[in-house]
Amino acid sequence: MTNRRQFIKITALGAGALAIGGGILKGIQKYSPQEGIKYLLQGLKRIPTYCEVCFWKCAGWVYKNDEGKIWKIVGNEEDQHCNGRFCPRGTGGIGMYYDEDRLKTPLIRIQERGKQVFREASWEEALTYIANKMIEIGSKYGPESMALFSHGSGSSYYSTLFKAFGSANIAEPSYAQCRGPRDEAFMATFGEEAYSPEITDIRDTKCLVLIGSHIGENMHNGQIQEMSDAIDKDATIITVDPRFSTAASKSKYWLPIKPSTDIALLLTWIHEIIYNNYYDKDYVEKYCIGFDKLKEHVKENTPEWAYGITTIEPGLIRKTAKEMANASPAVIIHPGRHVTWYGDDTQRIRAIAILNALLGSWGRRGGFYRPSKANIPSYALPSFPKPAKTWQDAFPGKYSLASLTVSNVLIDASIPENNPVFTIKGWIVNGTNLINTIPNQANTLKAIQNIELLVVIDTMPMEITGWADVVLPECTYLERFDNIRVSPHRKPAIALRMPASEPMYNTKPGYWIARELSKKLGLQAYFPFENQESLLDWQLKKIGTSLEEMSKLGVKTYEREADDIYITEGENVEFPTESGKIELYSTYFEQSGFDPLPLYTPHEEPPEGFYRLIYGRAPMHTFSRTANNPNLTDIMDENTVWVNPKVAKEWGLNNDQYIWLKNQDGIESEFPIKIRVTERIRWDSVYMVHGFGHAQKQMKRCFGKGASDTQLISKVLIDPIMGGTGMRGNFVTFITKKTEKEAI
Ligand SMILES: Nc1nc2c(c(=O)[nH]1)N[C@H]1C(S)=C(S)[C@@H](COP(=O)(O)OP(=O)(O)OC[C@H]3O[C@@H](n4cnc5c(=O)[nH]c(N)nc54)[C@H](O)[C@@H]3O)O[C@H]1N2
Ligand SMILES: Nc1nc2c(c(=O)[nH]1)N[C@H]1C(S)=C(S)[C@@H](COP(=O)(O)OP(=O)(O)OC[C@H]3O[C@@H](n4cnc5c(=O)[nH]c(N)nc54)[C@H](O)[C@@H]3O)O[C@H]1N2
Ligand code: SF4
Ligand SMILES: [Mo]
Repeated sequence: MTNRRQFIKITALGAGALAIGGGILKGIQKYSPQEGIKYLLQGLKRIPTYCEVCFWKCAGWVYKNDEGKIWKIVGNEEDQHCNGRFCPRGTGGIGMYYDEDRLKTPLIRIQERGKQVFREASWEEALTYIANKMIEIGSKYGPESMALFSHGSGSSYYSTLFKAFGSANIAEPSYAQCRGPRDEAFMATFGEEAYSPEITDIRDTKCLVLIGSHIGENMHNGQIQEMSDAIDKDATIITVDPRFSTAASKSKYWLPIKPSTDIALLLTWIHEIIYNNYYDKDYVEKYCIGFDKLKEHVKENTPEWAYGITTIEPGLIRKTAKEMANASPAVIIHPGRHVTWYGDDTQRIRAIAILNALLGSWGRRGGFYRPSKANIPSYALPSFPKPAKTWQDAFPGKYSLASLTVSNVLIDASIPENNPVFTIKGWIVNGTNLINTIPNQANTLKAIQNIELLVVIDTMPMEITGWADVVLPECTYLERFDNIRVSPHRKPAIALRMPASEPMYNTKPGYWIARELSKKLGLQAYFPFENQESLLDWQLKKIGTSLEEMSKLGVKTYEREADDIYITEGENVEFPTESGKIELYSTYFEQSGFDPLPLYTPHEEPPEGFYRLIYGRAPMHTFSRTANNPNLTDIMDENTVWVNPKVAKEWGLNNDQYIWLKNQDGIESEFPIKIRVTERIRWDSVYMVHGFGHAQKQMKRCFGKGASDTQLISKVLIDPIMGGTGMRGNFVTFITKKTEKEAI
């Protein structure tokens, strides 16, 4: 299979990507961390950053008040991710900095794990403790028995450290808990992923189809702005969601699908588009393979067939297929983002990819554009040792098509009774609240009880920090440098994050933490730059700018090297798939023992008196990370459970009444949750926003507010193709009363 990054257009800027040897580093200017920042801040009225409240990474400006205190953040006008406007969470980001419940100094556990009895420690002591323990684990079990779970900007520093240490067990929840199935499905079909920000050309689309993508509540900034522009230009929006989402309220068509049946609808749309000759014949002939097999495959998938499964009227299925065809190729069947739903997710997204291919939208205006990315020069490092084993060796043959590490495999490999080929013995967890992020909490806790080292690097005292042996407090994104942002977009661009203030308390930036740890592990050669500002300045000068210039610009956008954002009429395109074509029929899946064409298989139904638990986002919060944010809790401080009026009546439930939820495995929500009776949810499901129900008392504002969806997701539907953890196969019922002793 082609490398997942191969197809992206790399724009070499200025001198281009030159790797240099360690010797050359001697001559470069070094900023001492204190003086350097002061020097750079001199005369700056506003300080550039990019947001860390979610992973859209909007670039913005931090302003200070007359007393020199951080006052507000606004969007950078130059930035393609935000066009000068931040979302409410981004603006509220300063709450992360001012939160008085923040972690303030390193902590070392002094009693049993999970009891949360810690003592304060110096950085020197905490880092020495970690290094000694890592060396011990490495020599006893091999370096591959260390695992890194990471999310966010710091990931690359700890990844370098891990690779240098000899472990490739590096996982992010954005793969197996989020985008993994989507990216694998798009890779198999087009040879390229859907990227972040997604390469959906929404601003010029004529028809946008959202399958559970709840844009508007999912606040990914540029995407929402483009959707609202598209609506102003009369684009047709079709939303498929069991819930009347914000997106559904802006749509011409709302298809309130029975949850878990989307593949049936997608196959039927494919059927309609093929058998009515709605597809883009020239495009399919020139660029695709497997059309005849696909045609045969969907022969029986008529709207009447789908009606019985999805509950969507045949007439509505026909009409919406025609709408897509009328808009073709300026049509987008959105690939989604958090797509780990039912365990057949890669195949569902394959159906989405196929539909886009039939309508000719890939590489076309108003469909999917071809992204371009700036190239930041890297420097030569000593080569990394080859790990004796990687996560793929732990359970041979599992998830063979996963192109990134599957976090849940690392967790399962930490439990000896699962008989992994090798056992994980130590975790470093950076910027991910694993307890609330990975479904099946009991399994995560079991793994934690079996490991010999748990280090957590975080900004807040979250559930995961409670289980740590050592807690390292990172400063917030407003108090540090991070790597140059180079996300792909219509034009290549770079964005700088620099500190708007010194780190508060005894907190430190991720780069510093990783580098200090590298020294204690004897791996300093992998961190040749004394501090991050020297590294950034070196990189920026290589591409014809500098830290000084970027501190004034924040964002620099370049022109594309060629005018190739869309496929031109008659262009010969070689797609980076095995066949060089868009694979409607996936030979790659077939060779790997998976269905080459997506199939619909029915999923388990809720038992009597239970309802399917579905979840999503609220516009003013991001998962757990904003739960205690003073600015954002002011706007929303608990979640509610959405219940259809018919169900409420049956159970005698009233609006604003607090109840508990119990799932199919007898797990009860730790905290009560408020009822919201609404027609906006189907009768067979209930809905709640993810990220609430925190059990960590140190977070004073959010402790005990609302319920945690993760706690109720004990059944996980794993995607056999790439290991994604499907989370929507859980069912809940209501508990209206608890005895006083039970109720907290
Ligand atoms: N039940 C359920 N599970 C889900 C989802 C769901 O909807 N429901 N969504 C899934 C998806 S799509 C995703 S992407 C993942 C997200 O998973 P995570 O990224 O793990 O989400 P958060 O809960 O926000 O946890 C982030 C952690 O990073 C910390 N943090 C914030 N800023 C910094 C920083 O600058 N430095 C450091 N070191 N730490 C920081 C926060 O305090 C918090 O502890 O969750 C997945 N899991
Ligand atoms: N405000 C805010 N915005 C965010 C985030 C955040 O935390 N806060 N997180 C960001 C991240 S990392 C991600 S991955 C995205 C996630 O956001 P998206 O990828 O847009 O959506 P999901 O979380 O997958 O799905 C939620 C929607 O799916 C619907 N749904 C549930 N079951 C089904 C079903 O069987 N079929 C269909 N068709 N629909 C169903 C729900 O009713 C809900 O409207 O959001 C991003 N944007
Ligand atoms: S969408 Fe909002 S929270 Fe996400 S990066 Fe942009 S401003 Fe920050
Ligand atoms: Mo995500």
